[in-house]
Amino acid sequence: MMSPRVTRVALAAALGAGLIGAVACAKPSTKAGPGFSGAAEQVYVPPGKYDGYYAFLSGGFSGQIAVYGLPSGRLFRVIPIFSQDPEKGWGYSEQTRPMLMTSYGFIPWDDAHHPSLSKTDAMNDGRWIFINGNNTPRIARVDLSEMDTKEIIEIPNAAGNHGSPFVTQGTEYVVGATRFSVPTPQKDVPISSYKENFSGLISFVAVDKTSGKMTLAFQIHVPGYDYDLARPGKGPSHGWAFFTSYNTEQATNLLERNASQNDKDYIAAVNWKQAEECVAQGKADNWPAKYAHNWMDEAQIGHSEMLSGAKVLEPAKCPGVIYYLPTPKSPHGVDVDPTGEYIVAGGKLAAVIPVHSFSKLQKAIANKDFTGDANGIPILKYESILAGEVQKPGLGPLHTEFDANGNAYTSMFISSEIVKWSLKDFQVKDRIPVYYSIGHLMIIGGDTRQPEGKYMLALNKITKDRYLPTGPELAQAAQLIDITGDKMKMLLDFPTIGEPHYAQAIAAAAIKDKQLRTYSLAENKDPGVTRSEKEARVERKGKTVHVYMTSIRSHFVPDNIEGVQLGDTVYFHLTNLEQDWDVPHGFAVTGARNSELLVMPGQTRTVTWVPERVGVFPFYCTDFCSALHQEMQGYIRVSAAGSNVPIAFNTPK
Ligand code: RUQ
Ligand code: CUA
Repeated sequence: MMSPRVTRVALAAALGAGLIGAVACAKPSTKAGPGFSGAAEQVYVPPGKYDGYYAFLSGGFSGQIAVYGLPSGRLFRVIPIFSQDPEKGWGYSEQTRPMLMTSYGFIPWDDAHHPSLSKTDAMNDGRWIFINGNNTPRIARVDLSEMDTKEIIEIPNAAGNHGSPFVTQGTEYVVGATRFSVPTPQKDVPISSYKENFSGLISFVAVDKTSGKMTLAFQIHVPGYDYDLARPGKGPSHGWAFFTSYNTEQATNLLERNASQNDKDYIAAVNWKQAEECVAQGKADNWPAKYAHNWMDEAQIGHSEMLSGAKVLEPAKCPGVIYYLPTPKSPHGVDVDPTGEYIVAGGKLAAVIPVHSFSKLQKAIANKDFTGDANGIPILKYESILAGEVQKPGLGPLHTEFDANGNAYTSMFISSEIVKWSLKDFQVKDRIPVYYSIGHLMIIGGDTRQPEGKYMLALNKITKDRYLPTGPELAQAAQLIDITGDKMKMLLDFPTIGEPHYAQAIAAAAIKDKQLRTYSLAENKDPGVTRSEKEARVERKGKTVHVYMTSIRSHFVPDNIEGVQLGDTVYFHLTNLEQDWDVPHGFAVTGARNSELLVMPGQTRTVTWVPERVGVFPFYCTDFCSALHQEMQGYIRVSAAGSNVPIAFNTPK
């Protein structure tokens, strides 16, 4: 087993060589090592028993969220969000394709980073989970009773929506930020004109209290740095939100070196209540902007509308809306403790963990304790706002979460460990090695007013030697850690899907009884619905053929279709007549250029098929639904263009 000490030395050498991303080679580990007694009982969930918690792990470059049980680490579901998912027909069926529309057209993928549970009074309320699309800036909302994506809004004018969505304490807003400053609004300029022409935007997207509907409320125009992560305040700091930045050097190349020159970059402290007032007073400018807003209606049919115009606030026109907090050094994560007083930054290259004080920040603002300004934004004096610094925490601090007892836990990417420290005296209390190169970490309720503080998840980038090797690509990993005692205790490793950045978790009891079991067939409002086998039919409209089809164990109606010709486009509108929990039916037809359909009980889904050959082609159910699932099949006959074979199909007599 690789000792943390060896790791740290090797990694320090790697850091010296400027290779932040490098990790030490490790010897294969064959033993679990000491200290695992009792761990098995703590994570063992016997067959047929439930986990105590749902955990939602982002998939990073998979574009989705994966739902796991804790403490077992069992995978329950992948919720398709930004990426087409052939397993579920997401982004392939006609009803779901509009959800992936953007101002750039249909985009079948994104990089999903930070799940954020909806909150009431700074506690998880179990209604929705939001997540950002990093690449083509978007925010999605997933309904937790269906575990399905209900809404996606594009963030105009921004580029690289990384510091997002991070809900405010009452889910008033989800936030967004420009990671890669760009010409704003976009225009054709030399890259060397970065300082004159490039800038960032910090976005506030309002969330409707009842429906969850998202609306772009306003954006704040900020200097061209890289805005990285975000956290809204809570309790006394409610009404504020904090955004880290790096590259205050405003470099455009070799950022690895050129954006690591300044001793301190900034956390932008945004007073969003002040911004609301300024916007209400008409102080925002109307910028041209084009962005998509996509939603699923009550009938589970996706819609996409293109919206235009954004309210953009210039800080100069709204004094007091934003301040810069100097923070060492290229800060990544920014996290607010349960009391709302402490703002903790993870300076990737910093030798300390700086902790800002919200009350000192207010005093410093009142006293105008500024050291200067950046494009008119006041820069506060570091010493005036500092609550303390954690000395010698380890290497490469990134993210911090909190327990219920006044402790903070910071992930250390380079030294591959989590360090536990006290918010009372900023002293390190414990550290635990993780395998390897941890990014985010998550404590159950760790971003709320009252963390549960029972388990912590380490979300690790690199797993060299931890699992059976699988060629060049190895799974990223989560590690479950018990944080109930003075010493952190490693309990479990489990591999993850894609790259989990942040995660969120909630007690199973809070949402398990809200889970929808079927969609109501009686209330199905899909225009392609077929409510009974008697209504099943095939209709030709010019060169389009609509098949109104039903599925129930174990047959389709109709199951034989003739009269389709080359040059036709066929729409299969499949309604699943089942009203039983856990009985989806699938549908696939030879040569389809999209995916299967996976249709939930009571739901209608439509797939398009353009036949390309003359012949008779089978279709079948893809989900093993009954003993006679294999019999759940049918044929569609395709004739030459202009043939006189009439439309024909069979329904039960
Ligand atoms: S960022 S480490 Cu989106 Cu820290 Cu993942
Ligand atoms: Cu329906 Cu298999």
